[in-house]
Amino acid sequence: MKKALSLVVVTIALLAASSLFAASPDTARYSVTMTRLWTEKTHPFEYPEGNILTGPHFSGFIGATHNGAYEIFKEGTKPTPGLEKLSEEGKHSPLDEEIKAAIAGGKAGMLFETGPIRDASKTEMAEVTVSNKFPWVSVVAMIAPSPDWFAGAADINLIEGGKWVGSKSIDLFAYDSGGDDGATYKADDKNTSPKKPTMSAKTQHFLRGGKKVRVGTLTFTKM
Ligand SMILES: [Ca+2]
Ligand SMILES: [Ca+2]
Repeated sequence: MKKALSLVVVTIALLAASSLFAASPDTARYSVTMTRLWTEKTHPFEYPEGNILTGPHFSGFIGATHNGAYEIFKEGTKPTPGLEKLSEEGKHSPLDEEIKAAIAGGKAGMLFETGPIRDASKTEMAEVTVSNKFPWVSVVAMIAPSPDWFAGAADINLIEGGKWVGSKSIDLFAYDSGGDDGATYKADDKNTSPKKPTMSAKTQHFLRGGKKVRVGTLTFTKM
């Protein structure tokens, strides 16, 4: 009798576990579409001149899936050398090495990268796999030209109500990495030393009527 009861208990436990698993799988795969909404029309103040080949653009995006032990950037925190380089030159290295070190250290799940957006009517795309262990996504791209300004979003959460969301759109806003003191798009290099904390970009370039104007979007679609 006791044996039969424990068998029932075990069976119920297994069923409960499998239905939990079905309701919320460990991993989910998303396609991510990046758009650039930073143009002369949306951000007219001192918008930099140049044609589609040499002019204003977003560098390639670089991002990671991660947990609470890692961040690519955080407002109020000084930039890593990788974030500083990305924000000033659009280069993915050494930020990619920092993300790889976070992966090796069990703080990040994967690294993803895209090409630049030179033509604002075009989009870039990446595929990301999130997991219960690394549920968050952070991503950055340089706003170029600029002293140290980047488009970014941090700690995007794709779990809602205990489930992976089917789709989600996020606005990208401009940040100042704190690595250069230049105050205009085409300012000469003026290295900030010691570094300042990364902050939301609060210059005229990114405001309208005192409000931040988004510079792009990210759209996650579950595959
Ligand atoms: Ca700055
Ligand atoms: Ca610098």
